[in-house]
Amino acid sequence: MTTPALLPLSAAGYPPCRRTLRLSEKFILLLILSAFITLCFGAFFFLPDNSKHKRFDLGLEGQLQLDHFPCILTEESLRDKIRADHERALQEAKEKLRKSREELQAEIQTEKNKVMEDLKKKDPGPKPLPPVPMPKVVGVSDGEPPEPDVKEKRDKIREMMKHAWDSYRQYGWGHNELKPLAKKGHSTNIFGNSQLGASIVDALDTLYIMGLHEEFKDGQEWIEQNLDFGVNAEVSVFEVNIRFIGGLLAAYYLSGQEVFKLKAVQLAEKLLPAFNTPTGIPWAMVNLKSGVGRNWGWASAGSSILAEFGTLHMEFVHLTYLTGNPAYYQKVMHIRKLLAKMDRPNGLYPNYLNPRTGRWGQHHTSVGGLGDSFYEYLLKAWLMSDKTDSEARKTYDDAIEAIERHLIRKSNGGLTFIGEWKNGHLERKMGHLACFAGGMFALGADGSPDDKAGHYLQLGAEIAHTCHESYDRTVLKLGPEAFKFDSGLEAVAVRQNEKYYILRPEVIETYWYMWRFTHDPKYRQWGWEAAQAIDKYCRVSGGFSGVKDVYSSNPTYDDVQQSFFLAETLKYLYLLFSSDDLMPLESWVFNTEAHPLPVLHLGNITLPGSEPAQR
Ligand code: DMJ
Repeated sequence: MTTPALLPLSAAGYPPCRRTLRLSEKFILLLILSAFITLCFGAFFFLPDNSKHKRFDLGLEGQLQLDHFPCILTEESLRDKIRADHERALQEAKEKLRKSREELQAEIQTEKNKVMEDLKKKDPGPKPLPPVPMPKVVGVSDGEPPEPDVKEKRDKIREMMKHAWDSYRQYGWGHNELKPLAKKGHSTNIFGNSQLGASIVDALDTLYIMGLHEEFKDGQEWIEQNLDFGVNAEVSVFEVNIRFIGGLLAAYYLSGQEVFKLKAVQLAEKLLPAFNTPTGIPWAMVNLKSGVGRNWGWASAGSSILAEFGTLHMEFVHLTYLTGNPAYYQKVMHIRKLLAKMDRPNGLYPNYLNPRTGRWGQHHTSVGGLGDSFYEYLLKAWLMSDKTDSEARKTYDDAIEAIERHLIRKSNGGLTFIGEWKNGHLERKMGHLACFAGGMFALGADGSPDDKAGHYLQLGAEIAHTCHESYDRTVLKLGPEAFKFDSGLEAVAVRQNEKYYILRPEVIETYWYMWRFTHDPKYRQWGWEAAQAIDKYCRVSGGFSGVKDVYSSNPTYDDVQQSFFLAETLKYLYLLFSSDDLMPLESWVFNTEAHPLPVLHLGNITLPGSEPAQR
């Protein structure tokens, strides 16, 4: 069998018009064809997008879609299209330039509003929280004293609050604090580089209690429209908790306005990443946006601070109560349990604890800065639980017993003071911050073991007296930051950098508690002396400022109106000149920033994540 078409043909026998190809020719043709196809594929898949879509980039997309026949576009029609587009853009630009700045701004604003509206429609915002029974809210208004002279003093305090608030409203609105001399906003590292309106949040409940309702509404509006915690700022967990969460929760309980509760919960969520440490002891600072935490560079051996991680309990228990989310309660109970397991040198709690290793840092103990509110919150956890949290009460009693043994002494001049314990040595120096302890001892007297109520009330009175002396021995009648009981010194500051007064509340706080428990008129008298001195030496046209030297008759200002002046100092003064039915202590517990939270009758409630309370 032959296959002539496939056989090689001799030249002689080559037909003039051959209809078939030779095998080698076919092979070459096939090769060319496959090379061409590969090229086409390569071009389509591997060339950059812009070259593939060049025609669309030229603005022909609409045209192509219209015509569905890209290949019939001539070069001329393409040029016409480009020219027309350019002319249109030029025309639009000219029209824009003809418009006034205001018109343009109005247009931009309308556009912005539209975008915001669209966003809102897409995101209906946070879901409302589950309803919980509102604790009984008693004695939140009025409290007008029957005596006209006391009422006059109270009115003066309200006027001081107005001046502080109005100045901040005018010169620092939305900033964290105010510079009353420079008349502009101010902030410190505790708030990171944020503008969270700390003074507004801190002041709200004071405004409410004083009956300054217009101002309160103004603050509420700002919070509704501006307070946003999604900011890239590294804040102090402790400060944000006591000022913002405490302030928002108190404003919620007093006014019943949901927005405060929602904001408090939103912020608390942002603080939770701070607890992601090997031990569960939180970092001192957390970035609100990234959730990354770290500790203060100055703290001993990378430690967290006792007064910071130990001052979360009140607010976190309320957060669990209000949201039904056990996480908050569990975080603070974990801290309590961890501390309970640790050895305490001489029964004392050191101020520093490393959150990585779970070991104490330097063995320093203080009832002033770095330690103070840890002890306060043990007592207040018990009070806030309607005295059912006996574990907290016992921990408080043991801690105070050790403090009395090692830190509290009488000076040669007979003044009782609380010193600072440093590696087994007692420094005979007391800070202004430690003056709050007079009020704490009085508040904890009832319920103390071995019927020592009288003893603790007396101790409170002695501390109040010592702190009053620290004021009375200055030129301005305002207390220094720290004062000594050494080498013949009695309640006076020695170092220049301890002579300042920054509008702190602790001494007045103690006067108020002592007044409530004893009704001894000297506490109102001392409170009035302090109020007059503040009005005389700290008041300026743009608000109130701290002073750098309370021993100088010609003091210089530090030019800061601290947010705690509105939250605490003025609130305690106002309460001191009000009757006791305003914010009764049986129903309210004040957090360490003077934000009142209601007693939770935990005997009748089980918090999610907890065992039923035992009496
Ligand atoms: C306040 O922020 C709080 O009272 C805190 O506990 C320590 N002290 C400042 C005001 O002095």
